[in-house]
Amino acid sequence: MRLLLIRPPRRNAHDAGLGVPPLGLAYIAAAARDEGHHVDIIDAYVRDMSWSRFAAKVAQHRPDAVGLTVMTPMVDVVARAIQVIRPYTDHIAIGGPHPTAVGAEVFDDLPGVDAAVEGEGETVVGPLLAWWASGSQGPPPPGVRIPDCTFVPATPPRDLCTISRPARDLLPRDAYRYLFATRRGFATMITSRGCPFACSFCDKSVSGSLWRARPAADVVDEMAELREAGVGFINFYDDNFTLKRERVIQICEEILTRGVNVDWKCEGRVDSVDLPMLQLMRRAGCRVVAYGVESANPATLKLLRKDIQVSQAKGAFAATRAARIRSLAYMILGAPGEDEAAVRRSVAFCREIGADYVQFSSLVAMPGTPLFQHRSTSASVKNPVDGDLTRATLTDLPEAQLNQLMRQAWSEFYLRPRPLARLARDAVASGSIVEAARLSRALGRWVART
Ligand code: B12
Ligand code: SF4
Repeated sequence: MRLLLIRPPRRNAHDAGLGVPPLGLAYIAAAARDEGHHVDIIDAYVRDMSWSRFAAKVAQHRPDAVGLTVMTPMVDVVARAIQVIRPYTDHIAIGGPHPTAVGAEVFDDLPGVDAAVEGEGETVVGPLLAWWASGSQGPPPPGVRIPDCTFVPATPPRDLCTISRPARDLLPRDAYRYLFATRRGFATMITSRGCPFACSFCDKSVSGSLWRARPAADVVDEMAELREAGVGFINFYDDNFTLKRERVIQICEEILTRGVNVDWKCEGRVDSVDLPMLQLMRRAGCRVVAYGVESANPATLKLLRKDIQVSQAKGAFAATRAARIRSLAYMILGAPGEDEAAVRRSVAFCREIGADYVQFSSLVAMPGTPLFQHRSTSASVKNPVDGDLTRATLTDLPEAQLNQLMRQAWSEFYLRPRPLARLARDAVASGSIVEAARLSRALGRWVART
């Protein structure tokens, strides 16, 4: 079959979202190719394609089947893309966190969809295409939901080495950028899937709680292949890269032994790093670690079921700085129970611990998260990088007040000489000048709305 995988265009010209590769689609493409299908990917988002040009591209392809990935904040954009695609193909499938989290409801959200793949899709896409090719005889394969039919889940792969490398050759590799990268040539990788923690705001419906990891040698093989292809900076998007200290050490030692010269960033938990490990990571090319600090208020950390202490954040940021690695703090402002003073405490905390970058968000109950059942709210609080139309926010603060505090938090942190100079240097080093300009415009427009 001719399968076309699609990331739709930006919602509008003001969307300042990052040009990160659609790694899930690249994994699906590789799995479908392994089964003998012809696969193409259109990343209309990173290509800055207009909606009319996107429609012309799809018409030109005339695929047998189309696949799209859906995160909850993107439902409206995917719905628009489906309307565009529908006349040109007989089969439309979706996958990703949203269909996995909402189950059968997805056909109400996205009426033109024929099939929704739930969970990890590499072992499901081949059987789905085969089922369609044979005229959809009998029930759909495990992992595939169709309207009005009993759903049978697929078993996710235990051994991640059985999964083919993502088909990055189908992506416009040179178009991807990461604002905080320290070198040019950008790629993303996943070295483990799943996370055993139970944070109440986190949607783990795709990869689940069972942590599965690739061996160090396999991880470094992929890094070396990317380096060979001109990549200078890799962003590890594992849910929890630093979960097992021993494995982090093995990866770093393997990088050093083999002399793989690439810079990288990972996501870590503040309770699973220490100075010797961070120093080794730095020697092996780690330049940025992003931590879910979330809050400086113990009651909020408890509500978020984050299972960390405020003091651990202080320790992790001090050790990260001592290891000469930059730090990024993800923060949640205005969670239920927080008043203005509590919000200000979290904002001040980021300066206190010396975070190099921060990302302030409000508390959103996404489908698939434990918080979703408590989503009685009419507040919408956004930050300057949110492209979506609304952000249903859980808070006890008045919407206008939290919006105001959010604006102050972003502008007080970034509109200072040091962070601005750092961002400008990073934009040059990573070749992200266009992206930085787009983000600055979004930040300026957003701050000016006060
Ligand atoms: C990288 C990333 C991003 C990138 C963008 C990713 C991109 N270009 O697609 C950036 C940084 C921009 C981002 C932003 C946000 N993100 Co994000 N992000 C991730 C992250 C860390 C990794 C994604 C990834 O590459 N996974 C690896 C691949 C292999 O998995 P996958 O994409 O799920 O794909 C598999 C399956 O889903 C399925 N599949 C997926 N698509 C398809 C399509 C077909 C046809 C088929 C058959 C199968 C299939 O098969 C794939 C292979 O197994 C995930 C967490 C995670 N570990 O997945 C969160 C995650 C996807 N993000 C999430 C959220 C909440 C956000 C934000 C709202 C955060 C915020 N506070 O602003 C924003 C939303 C941006 C927006 N407006 O759209 C949630 C989504 C929850 C939900 N219900 O939608 C996640 C799951 C985090 C979490 N645990 O809660 N994100
Ligand atoms: S937020 Fe991080 S630590 Fe918490 S459950 Fe999600 S992936 Fe795991």
